[in-house]
Amino acid sequence: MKIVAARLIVCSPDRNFVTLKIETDEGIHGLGDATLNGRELAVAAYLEEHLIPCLIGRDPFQTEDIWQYFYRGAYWRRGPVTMAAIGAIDVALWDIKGKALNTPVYNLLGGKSREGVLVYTHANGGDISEALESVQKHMAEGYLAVRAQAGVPGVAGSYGVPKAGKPYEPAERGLPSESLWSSERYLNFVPNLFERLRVELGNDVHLLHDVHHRLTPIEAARLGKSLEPYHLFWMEDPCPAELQEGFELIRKHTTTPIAVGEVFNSIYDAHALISRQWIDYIRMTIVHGGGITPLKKAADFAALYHVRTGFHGATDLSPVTMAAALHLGIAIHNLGIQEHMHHSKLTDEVFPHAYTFDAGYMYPGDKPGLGVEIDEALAAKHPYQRAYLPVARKLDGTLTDW
Ligand code: CS2
Ligand code: MG
Repeated sequence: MKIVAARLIVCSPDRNFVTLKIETDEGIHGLGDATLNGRELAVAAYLEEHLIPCLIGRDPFQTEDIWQYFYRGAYWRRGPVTMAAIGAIDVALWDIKGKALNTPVYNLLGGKSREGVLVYTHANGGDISEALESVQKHMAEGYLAVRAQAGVPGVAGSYGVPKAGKPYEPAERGLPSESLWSSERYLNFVPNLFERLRVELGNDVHLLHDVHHRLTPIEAARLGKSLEPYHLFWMEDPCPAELQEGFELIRKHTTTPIAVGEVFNSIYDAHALISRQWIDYIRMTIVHGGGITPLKKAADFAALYHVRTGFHGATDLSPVTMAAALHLGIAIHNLGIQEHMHHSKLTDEVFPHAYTFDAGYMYPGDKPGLGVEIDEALAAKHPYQRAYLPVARKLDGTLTDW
C-alpha cells in the first residue's frame, strides 16, 4: 500500500481544528488531528510545506520508520509545532493500518486491557455553590470522576470559570484577553472549595483539580498539603514544569497525587519526573506528544515507575485525538484516567465518531481504525477564525502564567 495524497482541512465548528487526511492507492484514508490551540496555521504550514511532500509514496504501515524520518530527519527536534505535525501523521497512519486490517487500533496496541476507560469531566462555577451544583449535575449524568474549578473571590476570570450560560472554553476570537491572578487569594480559597464538596458529596466521587501551572513549587506544596483531607484523585499542573526538579520539592511535602504533562511534547520533558517518581500521572496530549507511536513508549516507560496516564482531552483537541487517546488508553496496562471535556454539538457533527460514554466510562467502539470521520462539506461552512488563549497578570500588573 502507498500514500498517494495528503491534505489539510482547517475549520472552525465553534472552535478551530486542523485535520490531516492521508489517502492511499487502495482507497483507504486516515485522519490525524493537527490542532495546536492559538497557533493552528503554524502546524498546517509545517505539514503542507515540509512534511507532506516527503510522505507521498511511502508505505503507511511503516509507522516507526516514518516517525523517525520526520523526528530525526528534520535535524531540529521537538517543540509543539513540529511534534503536532508529526503526531497528526502518526495518528492518521494508525487509522489507515486499522482500516486496512479491518480492526480497531487498540487491537494493534496490545488489545483491550479493560472494558472501558474511566473518564473525568469538568465542573465549573463562579463560586463554590455553583461549582457544587456543576459537580452534582455531572454525577447525575453518570460521571464517577469530576474536576472542580471555581472563581476565586477578588480574582476576576480565574482559570476554569465559564462566561454566564456558556460551557467553559478558553480560546476566544480576536486578540488575547487579559485576566487577573493572585496566588495568595487562590491558596486561601481552594481548600474551602474542596471541604464543601466532600461535606456535600461524600467520599466516593473522584475529585480532581487543575492548578494550570500557576504556583511556585513551595506554594504548590502548601496547596497539596492543605488538600490532603479531601483526598483528591490528582492536583494537576501545580507549577510550570520546565524545571523538573521543582517537583521534588512539592513531592517531599505532600501525599496529594500529582499530574502533569499537557504542554509536554517529548518524553524528555518528563523523564526525571517519572524516573524519580515525583509525579503520579503523565498527561501528555497524543497529538502534541508526537502521536500514538511515542506515547505508547512513554506510557510503557512510566509503567516501570508506577506512573499512570491521564491523557489531555480538552475541547481544543479534535475528536480524532479523543479517539486516539481512548484506543491507546484501553490497551495500555497503566491507564489512570482520561479527560473528557465535551465538544460542542456542531463539532460532533463535523466529526462523527464511534466512541461513546456510559456510566462513568468511555468506549472507543469497534469500528476499524480509530472510528472517526470528517464531514468535509459541513466543515467548509465553518472556516478558520484567528483565536487566542488569554494571558494573565498579577494584581500589580506583572505578566504571569495563564
Ligand atoms: C486544560 C486545558 O484540559 C485541561 O486540563 O488545562 O483546557 C488547557 O487550558 C487547554 O487545552 C489550552 O489549550
Ligand atoms: Mg489542564
